[in-house]
Amino acid sequence: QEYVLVKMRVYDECLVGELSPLAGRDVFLAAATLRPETMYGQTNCWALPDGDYGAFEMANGDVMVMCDRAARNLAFQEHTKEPGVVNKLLGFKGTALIGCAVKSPLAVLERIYCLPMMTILMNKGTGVVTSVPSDSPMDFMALSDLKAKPALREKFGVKDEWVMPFEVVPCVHIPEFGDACAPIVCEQLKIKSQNEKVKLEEAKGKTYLKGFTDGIMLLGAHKGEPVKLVKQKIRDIMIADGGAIVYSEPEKQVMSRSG
Ligand code: ZZB
Repeated sequence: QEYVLVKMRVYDECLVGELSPLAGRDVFLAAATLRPETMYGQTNCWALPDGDYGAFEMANGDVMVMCDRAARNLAFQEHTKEPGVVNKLLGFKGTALIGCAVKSPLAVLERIYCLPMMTILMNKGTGVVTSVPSDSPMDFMALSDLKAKPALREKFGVKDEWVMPFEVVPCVHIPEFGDACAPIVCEQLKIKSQNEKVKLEEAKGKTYLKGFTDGIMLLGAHKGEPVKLVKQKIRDIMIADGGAIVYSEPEKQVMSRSG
């Protein structure tokens, strides 16, 4: 499986507390995505509060935050000083990332926050996930839950200002669903929360394929053009600007439960 790793730059003032050993470094949360064309619509990113994460030094001196397994994979993909050797600067739980403000490539919003998501799989991607509630039903429901449930925000120490101001940013038009497919499909399927796994899988199925086959860009350098023709070009723009790298994952690892 080949992902695009989006480098979300952590604002300096967030390198405090548990993250203070990283102060002064160029630190990025690394999110694995299959939908680079939706990056305009990012409203936040996600970490698993109980998940194990680390900060890893890359060949160019950048520090990237992800799970150990992803860092090990990257070390074999020419991103570390020595092939196969991981340089872990710091380890911490996902809770340390909650409330981190980041500047993410292509995102219309200048400053978005890392929030808790319970359904993140640590055996897939990096364990850091970017959130596009306009086009991802899971992201839409997880953000809606945080907005609707003060107790949930309180449980994870999430401040209102990290969540409440953020509305869906439409970035891909799909004739069947309009300018933001995820809220529409969640409504159609009467999905009430992020815990409705079965319905959310159905919603994902409905939106994933249509986004590619029928989607038209609403924002960015390729506004007005079909997703299927420009997806790769948008990926390449991010990579050329240093905002993303390619990350491959062996198929077997994705299947294993061990992480
Ligand atoms: C932005 C985005 C926009 C995504 C969208 C999806 C959608 P797949 O096909 O199951 O491999 N993701 C990445 N890593 C994880 C993880 N460890 N745990 C949970 N979710 C993860 O799914 C890949 C997608 O799942 C990635 O692409 C990422 O979210 C998320 F509009 O990034 B995506 C209908 C989906 N739309």
